[in-house]
Amino acid sequence: MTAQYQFLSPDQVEQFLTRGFCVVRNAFDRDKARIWTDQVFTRLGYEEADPSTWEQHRIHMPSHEFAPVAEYAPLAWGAMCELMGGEDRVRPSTWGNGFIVNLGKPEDADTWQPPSAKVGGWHKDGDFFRHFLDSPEQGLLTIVLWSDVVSRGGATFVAGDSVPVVARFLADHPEGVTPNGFGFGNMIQECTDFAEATGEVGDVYLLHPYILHASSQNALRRPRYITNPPVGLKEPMNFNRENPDDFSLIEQTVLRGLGVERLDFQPTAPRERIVPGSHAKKQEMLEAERARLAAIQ
Ligand SMILES: O=C(O)CCC(=O)C(=O)O
Ligand SMILES: [Fe+2]
Repeated sequence: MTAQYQFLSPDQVEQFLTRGFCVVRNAFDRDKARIWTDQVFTRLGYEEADPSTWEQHRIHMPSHEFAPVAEYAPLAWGAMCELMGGEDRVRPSTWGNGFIVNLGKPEDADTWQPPSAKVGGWHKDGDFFRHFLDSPEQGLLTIVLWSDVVSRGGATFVAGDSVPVVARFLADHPEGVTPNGFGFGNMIQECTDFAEATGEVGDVYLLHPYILHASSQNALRRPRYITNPPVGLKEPMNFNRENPDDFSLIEQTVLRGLGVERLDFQPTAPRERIVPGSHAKKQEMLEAERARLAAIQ
């Protein structure tokens, strides 16, 4: 029996189950986005019109401001909750203006590679916890587009058939896996369904937390802004619910990937939070950006 959803269309549900992601288009307004994105170059201390000042080609900015997703982008929030089994299973979540900026390098125009197992950088997100098959720390990966993103323009690359690969690995490792312990370079060799996460300002990609993805070259050097906030679950995923109708879509995607109807998964080691290496650097960047914003007041 197919459950009825208020926010997700049957096509979005089908795509999530088979390819591990779906897209909510136009989830927030371009003018609202501009309030945050207009500040990017001031914060970076680069001249937007002069690429020779773009010291780094890819920057993970810190957040200065936050907004509850449920208020900022209610259609995206509704779809997110439906994927995770209903709002009562989901931790309240915020989005911030800590953009991941892809400015590209001069040589990207001549060397741009389409998404494939041959490009580097494939990974699963979650540098802040020890990973188990049922980990609650990340219920979804969200890719929020804050600029228009076209093909060859620095779009995140996504491997639509990576969920089963990661699911099998995590099922085989009930003791958990550290963020660096996956061997993503081997995993991506098993994948063949590659996509570029293109779209317009306000489009939101909702991806299974296991999805392998990678940053890309930006051949156009049109500044690309995304954020990739995780959203957490209140409880670990449960692959052994009494009533199969109660499995969330993220749980169903894992069960399909493993080719089983249910699974009694039990972690054999404690869950563990990890402080990412990037934490101190983000604090430093935050201070520098605040000073640049203050200087133009
Ligand atoms: O910049 C991108 O397109 C992807 C970034 C990403 O995957 C990450 O920071 O974890
Ligand atoms: Fe990522």
